[in-house]
Amino acid sequence: MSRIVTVGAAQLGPIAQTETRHQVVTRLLSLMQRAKRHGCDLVVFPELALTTFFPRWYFEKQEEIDSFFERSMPGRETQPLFDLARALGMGFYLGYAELVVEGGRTRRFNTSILVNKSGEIISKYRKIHLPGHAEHEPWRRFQHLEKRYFEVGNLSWPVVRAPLNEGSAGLYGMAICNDRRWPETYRVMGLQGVEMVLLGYNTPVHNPPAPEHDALSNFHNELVMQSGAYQNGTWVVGVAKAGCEEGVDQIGNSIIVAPSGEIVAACSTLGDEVAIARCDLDLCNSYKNTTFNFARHREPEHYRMIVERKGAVLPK
Ligand code: CDV
Repeated sequence: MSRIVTVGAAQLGPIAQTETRHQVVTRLLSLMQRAKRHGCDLVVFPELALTTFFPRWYFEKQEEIDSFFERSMPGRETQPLFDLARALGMGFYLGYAELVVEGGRTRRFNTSILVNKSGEIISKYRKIHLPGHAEHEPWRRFQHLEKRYFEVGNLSWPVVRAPLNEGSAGLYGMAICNDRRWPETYRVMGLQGVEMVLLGYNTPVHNPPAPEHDALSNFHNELVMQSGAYQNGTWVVGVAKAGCEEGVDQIGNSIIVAPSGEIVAACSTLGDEVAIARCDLDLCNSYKNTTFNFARHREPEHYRMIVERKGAVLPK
């Protein structure tokens, strides 16, 4: 038995600040068509895939900030994505900035959704590990104001059972960008049995607080996704918004990682490109049932003992 899902890592090149939603959606539609010609069941787009990466600027006017946000999904401009998904019989993962009125107040999240082959949203995730800073820091060459423009997500890391291929269902999880650097992200989904983690990112090559990391940005990108995949026996599909966007170089290096931790497909440019892999979800079992059989080999009591032991010196 095998459960094959053909996945396209639909990397985007830079999006200019002046690009309209219509222009961006047209690019996404063209990547969906391309992926379908290669037999994809599912395409994965990057984080904040509908606009330029706006947290790189300090904006004072709320209406300027809100122009980057979606008030409904699908909305008028994004509806064609859902229509094409239904017409092609292909699912998609999409990152976008979400503005919602919840609990009587306006809230803003860095969000992603998973849409099935019938064009229906079947899962939503709101980014939890928001990087960067909340105040304007003029010493930086560019800002990273996610902590100013977004709230921390309130949906944990959902894992949804969905039939995105022709055969039986798989277990799909979602994460966004900086989440991929944190082992907890994968483990929370691993504990729910996840078989494929979908994630998009915008990663500048230059890290202003730690420029000594710049030369390692692709290495770290691969390191975290490969280890997250292996340690949880899951596929990981990581997709970039790449290239020089409004003067800021962003890494590409979109990859599809097998539960073995091996990279099985990768983008080779910094532009709009689809990297494709036929992913057998049953490959996860080989890891989930042996080395990473959580029921047999995890020792949660011991992890707790170490943290709770009286007198233990814990880092602040
Ligand atoms: N958009 C991001 O979350 N970017 C972070 C950068 C700031 C380090 C990342 O982890 O790629």
